[in-house]
Amino acid sequence: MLFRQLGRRTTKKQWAQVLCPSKSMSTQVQVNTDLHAELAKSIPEQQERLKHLKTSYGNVSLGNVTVDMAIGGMRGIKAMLWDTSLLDPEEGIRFRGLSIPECQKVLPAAFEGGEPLPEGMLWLLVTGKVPTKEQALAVSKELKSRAKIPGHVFDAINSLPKSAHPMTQFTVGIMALQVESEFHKAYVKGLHKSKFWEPVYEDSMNLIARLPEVAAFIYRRVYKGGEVISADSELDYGANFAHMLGFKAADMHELMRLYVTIHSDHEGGNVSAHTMRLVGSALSDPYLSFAAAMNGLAGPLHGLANQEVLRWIKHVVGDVGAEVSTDELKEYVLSTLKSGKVVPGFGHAVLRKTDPRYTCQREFALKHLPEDPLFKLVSKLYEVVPPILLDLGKVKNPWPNVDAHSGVLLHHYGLTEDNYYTVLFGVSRAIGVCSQLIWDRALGLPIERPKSLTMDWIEQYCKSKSTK
Ligand code: HAX
Repeated sequence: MLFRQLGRRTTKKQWAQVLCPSKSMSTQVQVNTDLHAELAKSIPEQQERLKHLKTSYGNVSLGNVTVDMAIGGMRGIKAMLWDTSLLDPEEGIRFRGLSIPECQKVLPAAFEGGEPLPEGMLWLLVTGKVPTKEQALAVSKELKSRAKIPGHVFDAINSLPKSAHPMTQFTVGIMALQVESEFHKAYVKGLHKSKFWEPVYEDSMNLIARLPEVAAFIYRRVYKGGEVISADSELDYGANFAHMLGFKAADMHELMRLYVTIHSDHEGGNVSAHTMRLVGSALSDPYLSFAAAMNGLAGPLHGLANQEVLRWIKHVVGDVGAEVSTDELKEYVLSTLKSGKVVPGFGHAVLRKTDPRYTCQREFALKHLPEDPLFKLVSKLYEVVPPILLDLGKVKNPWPNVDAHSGVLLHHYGLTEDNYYTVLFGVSRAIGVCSQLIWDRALGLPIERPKSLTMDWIEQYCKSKSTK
């Protein structure tokens, strides 16, 4: 069997820790650095927890569903289990209970005081525990060992015109990787459903390991004449990704670590995460599910907003200059709204305050590029846009979201090709949605199938209610 069983690769020490954690804790100085073993250890416990939830609280109502909710994009309906992260409207995202500033404090970094390593975030999301640096580096090593990409993936991408949107090329690359799906092979052989999580773990880790090179290949193909840069085995996940894109500056490596960490997960209801869950619930393998998720991320109201923001900012600079006055900027925002467009990078379906992913990127900018003219423009937009959106009287959240800031940071370090930005988001998103997909299969979550209604049905139902 290609996918690993707990017993195959684990050392005696790790077995001891899995079978008798308290005993091994006292005798063992080394921490377990095997993510698979750590995950395997916690699955029975979480399965029991879910069983208890079902039997003890299965009938408890989580809230009402109104007609507004049903016709308004299911906003606010609490109808999904998603353990890796939770989004509070006021406070923002918590990854396994940790806010972004807390993650920056406790997750291992490449150096003292540096930004978190995405490998540490992956460990946190999969296991629910903060990793040691040793554990994060073990994940780094494991991902490197899985990063080999079959040649047909590059052929598939090369068969597209270079003018194809990078997200289209990315999705085609992911679909080409699917040929190697361990889940697909195991399912065809007749794997018992209690073991589904094993090949889903294999596929997820392989996918996460391979995405940076696929993404970098697309970048180099479209914008740098096809001159590919090989991976550097000395570098961690985020730094190596920046390196393969062609960026050597240490600050850009730090930015990429932060970028990949904070874009990884945003609870389960956003378009990309929910698509991953939905498609995966049909037992489509992680590649099929993730390709679908990426097609959702490519929409301008979701992940493509990062591209739209920078494009919009470039228009502002082109039309009125970077030193634009506050009044001119107000006029510009109003003219965007008058033309029937949204102001990209502002608003959110759940958040009702400034996105902490925006705030931490702002802090990065204040530390590394305070004098950058585009950063100054983004800061000015922070003052100008919210009152205008509030005046419209219909926008529920006038504050900036994650996409309002990422583009100017990338632009500062020379990644100026805004068409490409959503691919970076996609590489990061894999870490969150794959972590949850592993748990979907470990917990045996069922196929998704909410109930839909016709307008006739809703009208008749509401009339019958009002006459009672
Ligand atoms: N500019 C102009 N109008 C906006 C707006 C904005 N930034 N944000 C919301 N509105 C409008 C909506 O279009 C809607 O108008 P209609 O009733 O005429 O259709 C009204 O205000 C109410 O919308 P809402 O309830 O406040 O927001 P939604 O939950 O419907 O939508 C969106 C949330 C993020 C899609 C929305 O705020 C938006 O379009 N923002 C700009 C695009 C953007 O930045 N998207 C990225 C979001 C974060 C993300 O997913 N990143 O990947």
